[in-house]
Amino acid sequence: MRARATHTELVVDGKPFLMVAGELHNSTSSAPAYFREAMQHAKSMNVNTVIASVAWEQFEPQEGRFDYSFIDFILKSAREQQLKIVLIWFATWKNGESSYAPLWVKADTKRFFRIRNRSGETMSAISPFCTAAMEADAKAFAALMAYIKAKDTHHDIIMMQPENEAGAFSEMDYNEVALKKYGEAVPQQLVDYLVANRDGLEPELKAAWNQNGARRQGTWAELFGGQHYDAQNFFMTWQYATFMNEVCRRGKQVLPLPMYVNAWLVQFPGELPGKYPNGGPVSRVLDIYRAAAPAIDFLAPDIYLPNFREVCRMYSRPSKKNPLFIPECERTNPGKAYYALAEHDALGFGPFGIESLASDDAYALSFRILRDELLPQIQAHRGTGKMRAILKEGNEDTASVTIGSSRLAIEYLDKGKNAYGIIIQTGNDEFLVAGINFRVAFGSTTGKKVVIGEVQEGGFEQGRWVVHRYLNGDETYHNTFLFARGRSYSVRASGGSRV
Ligand code: N0T
Repeated sequence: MRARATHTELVVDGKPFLMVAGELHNSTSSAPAYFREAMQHAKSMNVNTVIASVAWEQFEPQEGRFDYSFIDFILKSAREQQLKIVLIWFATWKNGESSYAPLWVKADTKRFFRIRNRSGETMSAISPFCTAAMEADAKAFAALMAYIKAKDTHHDIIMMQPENEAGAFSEMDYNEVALKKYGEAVPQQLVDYLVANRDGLEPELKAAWNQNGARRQGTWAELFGGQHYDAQNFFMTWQYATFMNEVCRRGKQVLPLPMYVNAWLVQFPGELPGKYPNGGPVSRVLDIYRAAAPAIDFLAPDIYLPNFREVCRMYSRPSKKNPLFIPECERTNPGKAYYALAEHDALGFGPFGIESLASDDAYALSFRILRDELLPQIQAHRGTGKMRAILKEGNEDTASVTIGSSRLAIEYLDKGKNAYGIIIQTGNDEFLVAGINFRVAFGSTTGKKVVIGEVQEGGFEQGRWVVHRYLNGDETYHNTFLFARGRSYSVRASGGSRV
């Protein structure tokens, strides 16, 4: 990871790398032939990166005996298809549960104890307070990283996601050890972070702390207690973050690849922790992860909710060095990839279940243009303020975009369809527009009249702009509008100041 003034980059073999990605279904990496076919299909979807998983239960079927064949066939297919891999470690937690822990772990409920709910009953998931689980998980993960280090000579595995959507389906773990810790002082490490970052804390954490007098000493309940299980949520988060940090730390000691953890998001405002996995990396606890887990590079959202743009804003946090990466997304709109990459300097975007999307649908088409034509443009304009994205999210008919002193009025064309694209100011009076289902009229923030001078319809071949047609007349309403219809357009919006 490389931090720049305005954003963070993922650097692969010395070059910044943007991921047009897709995540595979959960069971796809469980056997070589099935995986190989899925990778072929992923390739036909025009991604450059596949997010694949390794299951702890398959990797370490007996304690201390590792089956490395999974890494072998993942690397083999990655080479064959020339695809990069983000590797998920389905281990102690998968969607809050522990279904991917090996049987020898599952069977030993004493050594690997479970979360207890309010009535004292054991739940199915392993407790984040179980240090034996943390030890076993971290040990296996380090073995995985050692094998990757030895075998991945082409650096095809570029990033790791330890665990998946961690968190407890209870407001609290009522195990004895958890209750004891809950009554102890909040760790100094967190207090120091709160004090040092007082003004920039996430709103809910800040409110809970301030309501209790911004104390610098005391138990979790004394510092954050009040309502909505805030104290319990921050406490549980501290524990999950500590556990996953240790897994990352031990892995990085062997091979320091970037590592992130992903979130099952709060599903609606006010939803209580425990309904969503409590302690997972939801945005309200970004600070707690930052304070507890220096080995976790960033937090990432799995987005199945309609408020895509809002979630992007919550996770794209340059001031906290949290770049946006969307490892999972519902699959209704490939424009979300354009939006995340161009508007939020995202590291990448992946729809969930890339191998079950049809290779003749909108994803394949727009991912091809994005990967082969637009990524270099997007890369070149990150942090310049000259790049914006268009994304119709709901029933809105119009949008307005300002770049420098240019004001662009966007109107969506077919209201029932996806509309998305990017607009980059490439010169004084010159714009690159790529997208679909909208039209643009050019104007200025100073009120000066702007007219379209020339429109080239074209594309990038080997990085060079190639003109397919010159558009005017009916095709631009006599240079009133640029119509984005799924290709790229270079527009001269002539002489704002001269007209
Ligand atoms: C995702 C995926 C996969 C009450 C679901 C989404 C993936 C996991 N979980 O297909 O299982 O491995 O990360 C959780 C969405 C929560 C919605 C809750 C509604």
